[in-house]
Amino acid sequence: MATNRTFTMIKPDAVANGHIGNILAMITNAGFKIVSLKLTQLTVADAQAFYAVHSARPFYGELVEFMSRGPIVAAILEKDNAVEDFRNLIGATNPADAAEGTIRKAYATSIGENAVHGSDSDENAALEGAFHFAGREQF
Ligand code: FUP
Repeated sequence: MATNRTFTMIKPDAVANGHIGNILAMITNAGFKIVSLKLTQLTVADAQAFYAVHSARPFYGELVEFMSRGPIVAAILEKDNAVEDFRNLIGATNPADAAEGTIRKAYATSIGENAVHGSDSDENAALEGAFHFAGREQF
């Protein structure tokens, strides 16, 4: 069933490279409403917990190091069919495969440092949003 909310992070590479404003513009221009928004930083423990599903993968250590190395922007977004539409807006995990017009095509530099996160299911969107935002921070 489609939901109307998804969760995103603008990752440390894109924040450090000055792309927050342009990425938020792409998101709002694509019809997403910002429900929650903050500049924050994951601790190593936060990144380990957030990406626990990948803990057995060879890239897990690098992923945790990368995601905790600097500030990120966390946001909850609202739109009809939000999860699927946002995955289409961000593009493939590997920017070499990302379609023209996607956020990763524009701003990702590698499969590991790929500028943005987008939830992959309604269930994860709810869990990931709650990981970062209290109920009173969701508008
Ligand atoms: P995505 O849902 O597109 O963000 O991709 P995944 O959930 O498969 O992977 C989560 C993150 O793990 C990616 F954003 C980057 C990292 N990753 C790698 O570093 N190498 C890989 O081969 C796959 C993923």
